[in-house]
Amino acid sequence: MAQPDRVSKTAAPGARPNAEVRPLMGNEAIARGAWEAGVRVAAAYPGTPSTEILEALAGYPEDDIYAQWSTNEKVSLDVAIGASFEGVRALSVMKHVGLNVAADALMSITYIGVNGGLVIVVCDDPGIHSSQNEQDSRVLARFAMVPVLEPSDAQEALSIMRHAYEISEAFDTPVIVRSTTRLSHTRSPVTLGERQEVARREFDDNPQKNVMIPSHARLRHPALLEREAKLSEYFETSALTQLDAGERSVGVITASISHGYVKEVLGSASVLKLAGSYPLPERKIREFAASVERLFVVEELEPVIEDQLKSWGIAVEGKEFFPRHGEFSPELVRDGFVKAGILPDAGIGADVFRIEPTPRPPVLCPGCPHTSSYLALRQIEARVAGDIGCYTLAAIEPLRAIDTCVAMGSSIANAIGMAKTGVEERPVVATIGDSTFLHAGLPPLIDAVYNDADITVMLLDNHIVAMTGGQNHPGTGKTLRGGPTHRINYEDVCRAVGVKWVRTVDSYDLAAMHKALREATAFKGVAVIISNRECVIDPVKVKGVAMVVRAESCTACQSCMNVGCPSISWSDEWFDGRHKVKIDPNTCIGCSFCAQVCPSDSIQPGESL
Ligand SMILES: Cc1ncc(C[n+]2csc(CCOP(=O)(O)OP(=O)(O)O)c2C)c(N)n1
Repeated sequence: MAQPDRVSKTAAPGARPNAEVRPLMGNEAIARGAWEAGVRVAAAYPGTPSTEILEALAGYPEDDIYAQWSTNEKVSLDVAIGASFEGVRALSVMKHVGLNVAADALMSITYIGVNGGLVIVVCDDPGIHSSQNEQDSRVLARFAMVPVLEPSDAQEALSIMRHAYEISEAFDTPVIVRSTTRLSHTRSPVTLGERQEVARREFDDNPQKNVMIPSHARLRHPALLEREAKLSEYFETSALTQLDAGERSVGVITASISHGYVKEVLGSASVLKLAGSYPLPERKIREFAASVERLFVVEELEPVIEDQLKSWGIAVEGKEFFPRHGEFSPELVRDGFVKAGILPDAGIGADVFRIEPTPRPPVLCPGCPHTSSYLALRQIEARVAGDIGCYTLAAIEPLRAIDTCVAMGSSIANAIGMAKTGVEERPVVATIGDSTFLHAGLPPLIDAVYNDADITVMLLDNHIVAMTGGQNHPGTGKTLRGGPTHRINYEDVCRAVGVKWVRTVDSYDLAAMHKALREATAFKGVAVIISNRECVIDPVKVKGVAMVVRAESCTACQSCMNVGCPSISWSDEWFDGRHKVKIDPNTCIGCSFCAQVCPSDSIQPGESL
């Protein structure tokens, strides 16, 4: 068994004597649950708030579990599906928007079912802490007719993984375990169990089930409907459906982390905690509804459970008091019950704890190599289709060089569309990070060459997936576990698909970047600039000699401020009615962007002064 790195000796309430208890984040508990459930193959594409699950799984012995970063979420799901075909338990992990990418495979595997248990962990982001939207994956899961389990805390996140594999194999279905940012990133004591060794099932040599051609798929759709009915029956009596009988006046149906909020603010109510939102145990819910005077559903985001109850004619209240957008909290749930007349309005008193964090605008890090691309783009006044990654921050002041950003990998195809209108007078440029390029940027690049689009692509290669905390990918030359592997050569890839103009530029060389951009945009057809410099934070923190401002020659022109570097700020000295500037030596990494744009040569490396 893998040894814990940080073991707490304090047992959680109700733990067996000497049971091992560890303070785990929800994501670590999910990983542990997968390992305990005997998972043999796991694959994921990183995405907040899901990333730590695979990182944690990589800490378990290789003999127990094979774990990999995939190039995108669909690939990750297809890898897990392949392992399931081979009869072992398999896992695919992604953030909510990743499920959109994987949806094509999902819609077929739900028809096929499983051989070895197959679980897809999807982490939603209510409140949009770090995403491009707030979609509720439960809607997509129901659309795919895949059962959804929604753990309410880290302990349950662990145990629900074991249930998920049992359900998957017993009902011949993939299972979605849905987490949210709050659960994924909250740490609490978790009692651990042993790993279960699960025997491999023989490959099921059954094309009628495994090969989705129309004549086979037609037979599988009714099987899905039958499965839905059986699952619904299972949840009627499953230990995952928990009735907490309290006062009759108020009944609450809930699941996931919302359950904790309900218990905190309305401890005396009757609560029916569901395993998840699909399929629902109708009889149990009807019984519960009949046993209480007023019935509420408390669920974050969409009224998935509430709408089903309403379609059955059950009188229920919910979204008129608990919003369809944003993240829930005990305070928000309390407010909802106040509005519903269930709780007295306590005002902002001693028992109501409200935290209003000070907003801090996001900026690129000091020395971020993406900076030069955007400084150059501003100069040529390009029309810029952006993409998703750290570099999306160039959309805001002072760089303000990105015009659009849609979804991962959209930039290049967006640029094709812009250029093909024939109405855009500016040079059309797509900017895309290395991981995003490998995720979904290659097909549109091929499209651009195929359709002879007149666009420039700036491939921002910082050698890592920086946005999600520094994960490896096929361009880093390292696997999830850090082992050596083939490293993609972007120039070769671009040339292989037919790009005729390709140049790699040192991201820290502003003049070279400007020159390359001018030439690339003058070229008729697809041109690719690879901006090449490692991230300053991951995998190691880069720290060179800090730059220093020679106050005596600084003319307070503010040119360096356009770099958008958080290490540069105004000093107390003035010139011609404007602030001079200073540089924080602790955060400056010495990239020299500011020195390169300083017209009076007042910024120099500290050691040269
Ligand atoms: C479909 C989807 N999957 C995952 C993510 C999470 N995510 C946002 S940006 C990004 C990749 C960023 O890496 P890269 O393109 O190399 O740019 P960097 O952040 O390193 O500058 C990821 C994985 C997402 N937003 N959407």
